[in-house]
Amino acid sequence: MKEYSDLQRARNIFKPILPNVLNNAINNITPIIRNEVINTNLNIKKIFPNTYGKPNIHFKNGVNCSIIKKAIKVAVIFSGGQAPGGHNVVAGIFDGLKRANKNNVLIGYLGGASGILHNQYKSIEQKNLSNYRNTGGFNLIYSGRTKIETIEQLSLMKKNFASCNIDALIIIGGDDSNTNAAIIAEYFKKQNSTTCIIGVPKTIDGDLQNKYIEIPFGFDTATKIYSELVGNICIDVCSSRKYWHFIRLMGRSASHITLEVGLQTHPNIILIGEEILAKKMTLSNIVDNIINIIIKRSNLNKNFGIVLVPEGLIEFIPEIRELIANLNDIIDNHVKIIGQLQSIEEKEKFIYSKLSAESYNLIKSLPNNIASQFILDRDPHGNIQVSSIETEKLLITMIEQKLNELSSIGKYHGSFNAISHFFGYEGRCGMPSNFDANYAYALGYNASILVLNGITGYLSSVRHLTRDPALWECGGIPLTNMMTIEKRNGVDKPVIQKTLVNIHANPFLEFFNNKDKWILNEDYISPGPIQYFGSKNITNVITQTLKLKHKK
Ligand code: FBP
Repeated sequence: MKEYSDLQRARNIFKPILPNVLNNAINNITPIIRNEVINTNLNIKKIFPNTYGKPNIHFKNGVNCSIIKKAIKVAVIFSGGQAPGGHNVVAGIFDGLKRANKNNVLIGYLGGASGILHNQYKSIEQKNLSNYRNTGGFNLIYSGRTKIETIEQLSLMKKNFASCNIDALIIIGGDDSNTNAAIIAEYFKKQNSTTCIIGVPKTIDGDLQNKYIEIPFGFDTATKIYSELVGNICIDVCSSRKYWHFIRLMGRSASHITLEVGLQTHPNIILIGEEILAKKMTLSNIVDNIINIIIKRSNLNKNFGIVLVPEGLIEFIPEIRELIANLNDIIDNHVKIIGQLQSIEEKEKFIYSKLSAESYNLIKSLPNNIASQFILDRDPHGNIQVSSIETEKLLITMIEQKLNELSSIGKYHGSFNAISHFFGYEGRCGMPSNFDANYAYALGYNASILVLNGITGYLSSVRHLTRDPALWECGGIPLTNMMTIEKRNGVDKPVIQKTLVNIHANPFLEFFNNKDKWILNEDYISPGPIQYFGSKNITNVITQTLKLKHKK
């Protein structure tokens, strides 16, 4: 039999706080339709003729006439990277459905959308769900990155849904997965099917936020876990006073995680990709800036410090962005020839011979092991796997080289001992904080109400997150309301855009206004581990990002 820790057991029986509007008897929720400004992008209207132009929905207490009375069967999938709180979304859906009608059924397709195509699923029951309540991970039904986009996939999905009598699908995912939810919803509508499709906003990266989504679930817990680790290193460095720690933090593109962890811990240097892009900084500008700080601190007898590096940093450096685009083009256009070349050296030689002069000089200036990462690691679409490039090690190598040069001409007298870290997977499946446990549960419960009302093509929306959870507002936002057209691999595609760090908004400005102080001093904060039980002022702390976003 599987063993559980005492804390896991205590968390399993923790009851998330349900917003009042959802907590009232299920038949007393009325969808209030508010005609807020809808998306005026006519291309979106053209692509989504059946789901475009729908109003935003806000739930209010009242008498609900539209709720479906007959028993329904709902399916759920996890899509993309893990985020703490996923199991609570499922628990929220389950509890909402069962409270409306105990004969309602919930199933989970296994491994994301590919489970739908292969008709692999499991029935979700109170028994198999109870040990997963308030736990991290997506291990109840696993996740995957498959999208259902082609006509063949869509019609196979429809066939599989018909064979299982599925009335609704809830997709728990990030920007791409919710874009996919919009495409699927449009397809079912066009086919005159009554199957409802609802999205739930998830990602530790925090980049699925816009005027309707304050933050996706998972960001709160993941950043608290990384902050605990970074805070511990801050105290270690203060005690030993002999290392520079270069810490890369997850976040495929946007630097929200790095910014949040920086605001929670106050390290000496926080690199924010979006600032680097705005200032059009080159790789050597970044290295020089860090070296200046290392020398300044060394002159104060401080041969130690902490640098935070966002995972997506290199894509914000214009010359590297160009190198990546150049490499992707070459590899795309010569897949067959490259595939036939046996050794890495042959592949490199062939690819390098096709690079522009600037890109060639740049890749040749990189340490060999890092240069190879640009060529070898590809994602399932054949593009460079930017997230696996060890930027923190690249920076350390380049800094070491320059400091040696400076030292040889008597311009640097300190000692530079660097240690690299990558914190990513450590935070994605952590036990959800109270915020994420409550938020994810509310998102799931709310999704069940949308489905019970026969609503399709909407995102489950829970807002006013700085308030007490009981006062959170709930409803739905049409997915098409958040969409725009973006060029992806040269083709115009409808997408829900990722939101990058806004360098004019409060969270970034808070860092910017303090950064000089943090560079030279040890204003470090070690926030400690997430607190699940105890006084509210330590169990219900929200992220700086959310707090500062709401600050006028
Ligand atoms: P999502 O956008 O799917 O939520 O993924 C988040 C993330 O954790 C990124 O931060 C990271 O770059 C990526 O997933 C890693 O992906 P994988 O799990 O496939 O290694």
